[in-house]
Amino acid sequence: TAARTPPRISSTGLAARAAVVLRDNDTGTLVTASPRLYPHMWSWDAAFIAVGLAHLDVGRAVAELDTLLDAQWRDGMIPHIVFTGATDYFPGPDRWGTDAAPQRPRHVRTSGICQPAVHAIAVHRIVNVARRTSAADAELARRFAERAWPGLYRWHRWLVRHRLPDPSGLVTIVHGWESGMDNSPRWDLPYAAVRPGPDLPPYVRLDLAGVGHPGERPSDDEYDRYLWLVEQMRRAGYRPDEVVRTSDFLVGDVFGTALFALACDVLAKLGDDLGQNRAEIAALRAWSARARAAVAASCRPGTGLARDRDVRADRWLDAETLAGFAPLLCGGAGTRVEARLLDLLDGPRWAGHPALLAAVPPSVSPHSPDFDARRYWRGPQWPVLAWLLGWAFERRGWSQRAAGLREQGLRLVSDGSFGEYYEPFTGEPLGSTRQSWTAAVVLDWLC
Ligand code: 9YW
Repeated sequence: TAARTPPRISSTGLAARAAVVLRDNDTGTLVTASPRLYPHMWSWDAAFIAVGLAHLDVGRAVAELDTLLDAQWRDGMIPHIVFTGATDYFPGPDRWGTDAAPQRPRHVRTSGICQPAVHAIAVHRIVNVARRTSAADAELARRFAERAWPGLYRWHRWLVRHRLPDPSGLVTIVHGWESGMDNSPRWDLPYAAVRPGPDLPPYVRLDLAGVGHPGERPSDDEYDRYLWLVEQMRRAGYRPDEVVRTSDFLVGDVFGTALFALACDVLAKLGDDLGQNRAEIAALRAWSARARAAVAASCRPGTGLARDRDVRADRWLDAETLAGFAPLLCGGAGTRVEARLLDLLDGPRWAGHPALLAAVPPSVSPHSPDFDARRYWRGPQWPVLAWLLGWAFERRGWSQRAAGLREQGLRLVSDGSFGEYYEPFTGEPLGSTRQSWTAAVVLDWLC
């Protein structure tokens, strides 16, 4: 495919199209992650989608997060999928089998795992957007933040109670899906140790019909492992500590840990502003400090890139992925390490690679042997990650860097198809088009 020559659509045109994508994917109570491939609500997608919705209608943004929080499990977990009635996604609620878990929500069906804790970040952003739109919107957002706060606190507490089993202090995941970066090379080694049993119930993949070519999605081998882990959790009855004890896959997720640190800070600050319980606010600050220290301690000598930790095999994982820049999001690694990471990020192994169409860091370095320009989390650029990096950099006071990511992110999506991810050298949209979170971050960049 020949490289395209962006930009093709005006900013106003692009924002209008993004609004249409969110409207078209809206079922009334939730915006599905994409029209065909993902006809349900995903936890971290919902957070970004709500940020985009805030630019169109603060009430609708708040309703989106209300829908998600309404599906919170009684022990505090926010599930990674809230199912609509759609039947064309696999694994659906029957395969997850969470109906047997006593702590599940009663009125809605969900998956039995979680995703990165970015929700407080979304609430914070919505509150700020609403302050700019009108006094009534500001009040609406404030009241929402007040009622959402205890649930978000319980969600963070769930992670601390059940997902810090490793001395590294990294927030631990029991499935690659929990990282949001399903088939990233980050998880290759831990997945290699997952051996699906002969009693893995048969299944038919439905995801391949939703994309142009199977090479844009995980492989069948990977899917067998994904489903085997679901089987293990189902058999553990989704009891959180039993899942951690029995899962073949148990990994400290350094990127998720950095996001958790940020989200705890943001939630603590919101708690101060809203006059929430002081002991709980103090707990959030302590969790944040601990998570930040864990991210810093994972940094590899030399490059400074942060590392995930395979808890089962008791070893650090060295894949060269965007997650390595986690310390730049949450801070705490010290100025020397940060300077090294920033140089690396700007340089030819990453955003400064001369052949990139837009200077947005790809999910995996093009110089890494694991790089695959078209396959999902193994190389393509993800607009939502550019937004997340930009948001974190702005917060750290690096406004110019944030502006650069916004400009290059917009260049990436300038064809107006709202791809799920993009081929870094040609700018071809891959995976789903009309992907909600892509439209949402475009709205936030433009409004
Ligand atoms: C799947 C919805 C989700 C994202 C994940 C992404 C993908 C679902 O889509 O997972 O079936 O592959 O990896 O981060 O939340 O957009």
